[in-house]
Amino acid sequence: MKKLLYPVVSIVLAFSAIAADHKEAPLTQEGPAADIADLYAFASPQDSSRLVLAMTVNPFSVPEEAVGFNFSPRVRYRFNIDSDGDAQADSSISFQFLGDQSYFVLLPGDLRIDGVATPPTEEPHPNDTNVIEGPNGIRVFAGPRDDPFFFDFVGFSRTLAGTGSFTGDDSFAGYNVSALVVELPMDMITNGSSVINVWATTEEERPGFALFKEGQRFQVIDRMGNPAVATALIPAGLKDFYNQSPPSRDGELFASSIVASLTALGTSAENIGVLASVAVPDLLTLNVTQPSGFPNGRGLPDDVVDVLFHFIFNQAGVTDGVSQNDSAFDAEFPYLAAPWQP
Ligand SMILES: [Ca+2]
Ligand SMILES: [Ca+2]
Ligand SMILES: [Ca+2]
Ligand SMILES: [Ca+2]
Repeated sequence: MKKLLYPVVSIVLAFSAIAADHKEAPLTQEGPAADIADLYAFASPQDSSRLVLAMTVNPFSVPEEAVGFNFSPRVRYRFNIDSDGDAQADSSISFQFLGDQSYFVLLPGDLRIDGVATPPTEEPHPNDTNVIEGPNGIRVFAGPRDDPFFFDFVGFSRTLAGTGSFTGDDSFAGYNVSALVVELPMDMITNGSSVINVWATTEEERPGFALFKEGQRFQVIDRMGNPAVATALIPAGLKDFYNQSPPSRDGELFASSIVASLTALGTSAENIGVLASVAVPDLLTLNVTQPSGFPNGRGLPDDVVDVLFHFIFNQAGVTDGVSQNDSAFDAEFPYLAAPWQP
């Protein structure tokens, strides 16, 4: 590993909670079921004319407590898709759950698909996956899976604090998440465009919430486009505000904070330019005519931490030493690996 050469204190502050988007803000820490851990968008490994969207919540689900990690019936889980480049959603796919973990998915074209989540279990073997099939070959899944994110967070923190170095151990190994996965024909959401921009939001129903505008039933709790933007580059005091702001206002509201965070990390102007082009606005962009792989969308096996390190640390070859997930991804939908069991 190359030695990290930059001022340490400011970096520790900026990166005190780095993960993809796990537990990054006060509101998301109050309710793990609304805390988006990661967002993925990639061409189906089984059919490149089909798109897979995946969102994970309930970060750091402990297998021993599996049955305690479910989706919230108070939360609306939404994939937002911009197909004309203005950072405003032109279509969306949303999941809503009932108390018994049955759910419905609303898709473009007034399409509704009803399903039942795969329940978590503490048995030696996980439950079979409930894959729900809709028209046009649409498939949806909701339930526990292995967390596909991998990163030596402990090593990173110790490196920055000067008390250790990367060990190559995946700090997310052995933990589960709750995953929402949908596969659908790309032309259902591209509106003829070759480039789409995707972000995920969770919104919680809080009818009596004092800060609500009249008639507004849902409050955005979390949003995510690219990995590590909110966790690493948005100052602590702005994280809830960032999550609740629309990506279309990212340039106006957050570009200066992101540039300041990167400058404090020692990132050069040239590399700040590259990262800002990806992170402002914070949308996961996928050109569907090109192979998927971060930063062109994001696939499950992508080593997003090393891609970000490449630019943050001025292309100096810095790596955390973790290059793959701790569990092999599934060749079949929903593609994320089966959940860890006690
Ligand atoms: Ca989050
Ligand atoms: Ca749009
Ligand atoms: Ca994992
Ligand atoms: Ca890595």
